Amino acid sequence: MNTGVEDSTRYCFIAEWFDPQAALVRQYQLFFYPRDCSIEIFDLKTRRSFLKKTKYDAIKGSEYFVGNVINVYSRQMTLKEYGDEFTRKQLSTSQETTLAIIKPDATRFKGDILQAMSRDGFKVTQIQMCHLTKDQAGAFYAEHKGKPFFNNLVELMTSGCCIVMELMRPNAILRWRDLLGPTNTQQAQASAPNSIRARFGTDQTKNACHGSDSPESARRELEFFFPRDTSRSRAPANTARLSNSTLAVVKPQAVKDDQLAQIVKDIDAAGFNILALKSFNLEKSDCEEFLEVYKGVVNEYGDMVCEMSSGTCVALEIDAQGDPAKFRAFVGPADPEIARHLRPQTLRAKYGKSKVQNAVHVTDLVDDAPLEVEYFFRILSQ
Ligand code: 3AN
Repeated sequence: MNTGVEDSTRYCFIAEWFDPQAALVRQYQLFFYPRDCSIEIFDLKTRRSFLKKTKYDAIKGSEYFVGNVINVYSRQMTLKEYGDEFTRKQLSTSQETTLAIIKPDATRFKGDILQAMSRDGFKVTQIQMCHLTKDQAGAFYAEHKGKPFFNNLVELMTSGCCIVMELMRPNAILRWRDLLGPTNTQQAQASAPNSIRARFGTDQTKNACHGSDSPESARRELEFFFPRDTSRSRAPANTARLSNSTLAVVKPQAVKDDQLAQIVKDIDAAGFNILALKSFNLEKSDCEEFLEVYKGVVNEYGDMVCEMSSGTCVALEIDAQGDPAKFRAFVGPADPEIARHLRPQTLRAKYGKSKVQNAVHVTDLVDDAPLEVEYFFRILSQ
């Protein structure tokens, strides 16, 4: 979000919160004042104040964008729309979104590609691994139907998994096209040697990544993979195998701190195979259910629930190669302080901040692995 804001700047969003007691979705007008990070909330139905203007720096300015889920005093609110023209005008270019795809020829470089995105100031706001069918690839590239390279392109796009992402930053559409470089890899290597296609592409078709070429394409392509109305969605499914696998979840704090790229890089470098990957915004009740085995056992249970529901997390299905304990050991002891002493090369030693914000959740008990993988990749994905 623009930091050079004027003192009086006030952004307005329409926010929704599912009230479990009344079992209904409530709508609010949420104001955010960047000057002192305060918020104010009105109930749209009762037209009454819901939260008086209060300083609330648990949520950073950069977290106020349409589509995001924020946690206000343990209430998970979704920012559905801009609430006024001023906010729309100010934020729609500074928080522009575009669609990126890591094509099957480049998924082995996913960690490096995610890192290049993050270094260029892109935020990954949604992500999913999927394996396109012929029909889906054909529909996505419908504008190229009839061109000589169309069949090759569909063949490439269906030859393995892709990773699709919604990226956000000021002028995201143009900036991502810039970072991609020219369509033809050889041309990219000649004219833009640091571009993604120069670094990770092979030829004219196998050129590592896709990027939307205009605001209209971005809207259409984002809707194709990340539809707003998921109830009638025909978007490509996730790639979970749901057998002989274990679960890792990159927790919200680590996602906010931009550690996803590095964690994925480390997992790949250690030789573990990521079978599925998908971002989620968990409701508090989902987290309570998912973490129930820790209730009454671990003192931090309540804080763990709050952390897991405090923003976007990214779930990974990892090939257990017959022994889920191996991946568990690679993630390391739950307390990062202990991990740094005993197992400094583990993910939690490297990226954890505290016992609650320990960067990665991993299935603890071997017997729970199928249940945890299913919880994210089947139950929550339905
Ligand atoms: P870009 O992805 O750079 O916007 P488009 O939209 O013209 O390029 O083409 C979509 C995809 O089709 C490209 N990314 C590339 O994989 C493939 N493609 C485009 N032009 C050619 C070509 N002349 N020969 C082979 N493949 C091509």
